[in-house]
Amino acid sequence: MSDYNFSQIEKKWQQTWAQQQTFKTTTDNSKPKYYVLDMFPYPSGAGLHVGHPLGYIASDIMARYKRQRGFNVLHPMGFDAFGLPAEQYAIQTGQHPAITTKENIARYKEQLSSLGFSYDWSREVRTSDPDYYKWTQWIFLKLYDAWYNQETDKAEPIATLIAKFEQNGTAGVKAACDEEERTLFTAAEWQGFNEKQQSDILLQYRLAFLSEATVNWCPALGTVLANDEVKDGVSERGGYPVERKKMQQWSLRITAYAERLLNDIEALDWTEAIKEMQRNWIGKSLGAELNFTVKDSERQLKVFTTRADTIYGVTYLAIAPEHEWVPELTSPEQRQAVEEYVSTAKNRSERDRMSDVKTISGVFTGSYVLNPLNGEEIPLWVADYVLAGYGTGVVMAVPASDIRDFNFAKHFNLPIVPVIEGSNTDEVYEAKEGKMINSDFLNGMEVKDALVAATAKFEEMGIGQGKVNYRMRDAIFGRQRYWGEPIPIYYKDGIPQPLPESELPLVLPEIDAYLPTETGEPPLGRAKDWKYKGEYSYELSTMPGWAGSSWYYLRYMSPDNQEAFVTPEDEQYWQNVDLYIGGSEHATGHLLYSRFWYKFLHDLALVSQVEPFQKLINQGMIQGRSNFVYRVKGDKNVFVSLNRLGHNWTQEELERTGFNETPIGQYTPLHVEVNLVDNDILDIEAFKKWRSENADAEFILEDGKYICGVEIEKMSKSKYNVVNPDVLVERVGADTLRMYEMFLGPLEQFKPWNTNGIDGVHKFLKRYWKLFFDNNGNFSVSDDQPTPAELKTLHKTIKKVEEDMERLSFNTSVSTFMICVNELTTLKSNKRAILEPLTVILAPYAPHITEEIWSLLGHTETIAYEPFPTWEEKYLTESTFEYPISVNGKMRGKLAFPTDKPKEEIEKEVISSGVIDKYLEGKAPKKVIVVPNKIVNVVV
Ligand code: ANZ
Repeated sequence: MSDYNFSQIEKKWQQTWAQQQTFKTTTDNSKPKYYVLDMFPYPSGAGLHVGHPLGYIASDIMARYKRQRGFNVLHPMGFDAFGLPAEQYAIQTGQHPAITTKENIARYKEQLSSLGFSYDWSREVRTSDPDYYKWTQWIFLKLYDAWYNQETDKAEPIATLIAKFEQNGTAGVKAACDEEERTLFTAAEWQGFNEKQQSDILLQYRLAFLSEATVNWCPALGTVLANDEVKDGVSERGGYPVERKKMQQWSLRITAYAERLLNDIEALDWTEAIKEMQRNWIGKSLGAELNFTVKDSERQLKVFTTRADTIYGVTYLAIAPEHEWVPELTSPEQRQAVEEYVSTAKNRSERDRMSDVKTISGVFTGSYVLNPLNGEEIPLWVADYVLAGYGTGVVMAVPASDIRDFNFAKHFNLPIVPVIEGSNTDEVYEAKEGKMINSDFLNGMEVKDALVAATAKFEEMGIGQGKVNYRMRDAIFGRQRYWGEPIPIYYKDGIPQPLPESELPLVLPEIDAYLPTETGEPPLGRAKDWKYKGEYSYELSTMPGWAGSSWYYLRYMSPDNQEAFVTPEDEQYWQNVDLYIGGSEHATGHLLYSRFWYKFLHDLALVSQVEPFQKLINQGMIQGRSNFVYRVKGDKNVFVSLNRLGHNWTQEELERTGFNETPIGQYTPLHVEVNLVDNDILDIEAFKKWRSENADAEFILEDGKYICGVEIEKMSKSKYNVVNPDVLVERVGADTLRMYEMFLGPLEQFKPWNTNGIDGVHKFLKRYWKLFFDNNGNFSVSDDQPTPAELKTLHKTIKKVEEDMERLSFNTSVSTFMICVNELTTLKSNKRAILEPLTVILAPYAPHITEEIWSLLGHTETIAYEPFPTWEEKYLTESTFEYPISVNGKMRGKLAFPTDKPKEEIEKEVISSGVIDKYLEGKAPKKVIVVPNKIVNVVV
């Protein structure tokens, strides 16, 4: 029993916890709650690699710590189970994505369980489960049935808007809506509209709405993609080309919540970096909209500007290629050039258009507009640096103070008129302060004042008004894919109708192939006899991946309830997530959508808090540590060890490999499977077997070994640097892996995986284990009183670990445990009074070994709910000092005395101790010098 048999111990306790439902949680009003949540994973086919559990380990340690602190801890896990990879696999193999998903989940659960996580699995959710997505659809119906009242600043049922229309038409209605489309009408007109007209108008106000939207269309994937799924003009997954296309689309009116999403960021305990990313994404911008009349026309072009004060410097107007007025504003002479330009510009993604300063492009439309202040004629250009979806899609260009306008003007030889003192027409001068010039009524004013004065003047003249813009767009919600939640809408005479709640869930129908139909309808178009009441067609697009993940944290509170997505009782108890841990790649997408849904549910009084995730931590990524072998170029199969690359070979080596001279510099580095490498030394035999072409390989070694090169890269299969947790759990155990991952460095840091140090952590756990066993291997713990030194070690450890837990500094706790066990080993401590509390504080990090020790110590209950010990100041200060005793300058022994013991007493005790008798030879010492807390010198 004396060996640390981690494998047996870990399996035993994982089974026991599962059988006894040790981590099952209930709503328990007698205890304070603590909700610690991981961002739930998408179960990919590849399983978990060592990078994935990093955040899960941290949250599990926290969950276990909080239980010891007396909290009722909600620590659930589930799966974000709808998504593209399973569907792509289905397209390739014909296997139903539900089967793939189920298999992948089973593997994930097995891997997660082997790491000893204390999840309450009875609360597991899967977004693809009809019992779950019934509620996702239910929330969608609520969004469909709501509008945003800007007067009350919250969402309300659409019925209150209809009542307003019936009474006063649009008069006095302040609502978030599609302003471009918005029409004004009286109550009488409203009554006169037919059903279709009324439905179309209401869609302009609903929070879930159907509209014509410009989308990222990926023909190869047959679907619309979100902006964050498109990188450099191609799909993030698969790298297929993406075009911009106008389509009828379901969207969610997240922009209605822009201001609240922005303001409420302040009170969150998130890193400043993530907060800033959200602020930028929302992109609030204060400015003005100004009207420019088109020459010889009734049309007015509206521009959005943040610099109304620069109006006298406007030398051209630029309009987005997609702007619907482009054709009619184009003169016959310019038509061909404009049409050609528009068709190429359209397909460049926004990101390209904004960032690419090198390719300045644009075409003159042949039309002019008039400066509203002085009537000057200004040419109108089409330019793709103007985005159709931002502001009004038209820019008043001021080359003297805007860099993009400047570059454009230089390129096309357009005039540059300075409006701020000191500006320069050769080099752009992005003036944000200075005195105004060339500006009639603004002359001499500071920019700040001029901005206010200009906007006021425009409002007074009726040519413009102050305007707040947000960069954020409404979120496109429909996907032309199979593996997602069906949108619970059917169509009657072309008018969308919500499915009655009693009909939910609207279950995903079976289809014969996971592809669009011949006529280009989404895959759901293939479903046979899939009609509401056998008659009305359902909406054929499905929800995006982020639908199910926007509210899953609420479902964990009432996972099985059939009456509500979360019950008021559970919601009031669990409130919101106290600690949320996940990757920073979700900084804007998931975290904004979830905040939006939460605020919406809050408006309906279905949830009680203002924000869903109070504290957020982004764990850093674990990068791969790739190993390389160096193959000599050419057809000979010779590999050279790292430190021999620049050196000549021996005669023997040349002969063995058949070379006449050393091929210095002619090597190709090749990734080698990291599992064939230990401490950068290649297992040559395993390498030969790895691939048939290596079987006859020759090696140029150093000290008889082949040393591999190293590089830090993303962990990925193609780089052969994936380290699988299962292999490590088998080799050193889950407790070692947990502690090692924490030991790698601060949680938030990006850090390379390096298996080389894992043995050190494993040895530490063995040493901890040994503290409980005597030399004969018997479990042996003494009930003696601990010494001050032992108490000091214990109490400083408790103190440090507690402080670390409060600031989520897990790596420093691991070092503290190591120091503690080293000290106790030196002190040969086996006192229960020391080792029991140590075991309790170590339990969150290494739950299996500590549970085993706990039961060996005679406890019959789990250690999981054992109170975290308190440290005491009085033990922390070193109260004794171990004096070296030297005789005539030579160290002859050691004696410990309290640090405040008077010199005379120490002198007496040293003489009577017997330590120096041998050297006194019966005589009295000539002199005893006591240097307090340093040394005792005896002169004989
Ligand atoms: C004149 C001007 C002069 C501008 C100046 C800036 C500096 P933010 O802060 O991002 O809101 N703009 C407006 N709509 C645009 C669109 N659809 N595509 C590209 N650019 C657009 O930026 C607002 C400024 O960006 C606006 O103010 C406008 O240029 C430009 F010295 O107007 B400005």
